[in-house]
Amino acid sequence: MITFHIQDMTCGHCASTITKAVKEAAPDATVAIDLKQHQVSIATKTMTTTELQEVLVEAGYTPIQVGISAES
Ligand SMILES: [Cu+2]
Repeated sequence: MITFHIQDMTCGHCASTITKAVKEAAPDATVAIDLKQHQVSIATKTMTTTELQEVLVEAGYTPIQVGISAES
């Protein structure tokens, strides 16, 4: 599981845009969003952290990786 802080994710629309972008790039992904904390946690076996970061940037956001945990 990889967690990103995305300060410019501010509403439900951002959350669904981000979820959709991640799932298009990695159909196996599980995406958990905490809007209040501006955090997105992603579990996927098919994409690296760097690739996920690129997907988020391409979706128009500014992700900062804040955590990674071995269990997915
Ligand atoms: Cu928004």
